[in-house]
Amino acid sequence: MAGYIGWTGFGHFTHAVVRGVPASLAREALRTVGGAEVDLERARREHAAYVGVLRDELGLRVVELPAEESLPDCVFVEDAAVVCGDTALVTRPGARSRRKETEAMKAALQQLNLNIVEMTDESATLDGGDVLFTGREIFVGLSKRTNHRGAEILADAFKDYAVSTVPVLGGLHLKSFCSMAGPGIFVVGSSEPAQKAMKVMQEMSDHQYVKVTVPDDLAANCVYMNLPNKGHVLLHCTSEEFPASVKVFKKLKNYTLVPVSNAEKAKVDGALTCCSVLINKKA
Ligand code: M3B
Repeated sequence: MAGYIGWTGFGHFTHAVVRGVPASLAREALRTVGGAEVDLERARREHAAYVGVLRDELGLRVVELPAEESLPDCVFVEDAAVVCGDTALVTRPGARSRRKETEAMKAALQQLNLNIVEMTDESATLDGGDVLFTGREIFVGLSKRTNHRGAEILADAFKDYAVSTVPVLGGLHLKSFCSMAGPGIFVVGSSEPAQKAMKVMQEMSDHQYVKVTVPDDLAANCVYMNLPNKGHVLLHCTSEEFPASVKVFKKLKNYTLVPVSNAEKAKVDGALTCCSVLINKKA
């Protein structure tokens, strides 16, 4: 099957696209909960550390797009594109204020020679934060940001994989409470909406997944990679943020665990997967 990577290639990445943090993030980024103001300098330090991990610690080639002040949420690049194999779907983000984030993303993905598919249908919306690629299939969360038509267009773009939809009942995106922690391994938060969505996904699937539950929903948003010199790598939240969840990650055997702080971006619903688009380019 063309483009099919199976478990063995799951998590192999060579490149990452990231974007700078605009000053407008602090006051204008969309947020589902009010509360503490974002400390811009701290957000920028956290983001620089995240990019440093990808580039210096993990050796990925990082394409860094400049921050755009008119796009307060632009650091959350995951929502603007879904990349699987050599195909990149440029999305149509659910929030109007975020639509133009796709322009710079599209140009970057073209530069990387990916096959670009664009979501031009004006009735479709989709944020990459609602897309969970397991290595075997794709789950799309139907949320405030992603609709059925968006999921349909995604299914057309990635024909090698079965695509199933799952209602997102709590949180902003599907990946606000779950992600992959390895080949065939889900990591999911403890809240009822999180556990319910996970149950739906497991029931719909032909595959047997392992489920790792962590106490905190946001801690379930991790970045898994499988890299030539490092093996299984998991970027996850820090003990300062979610001590009980980190205890669960520490039990994973044969992993390079990389804690990354995300406290400031979390105030505006950003998590670790949100801040990069990961790509595997064969030499
Ligand atoms: C977050 C956008 C925040 C906008 C990412 C995935 C789950 C918790 N203010 N976007 N993709 N959400 O994170």
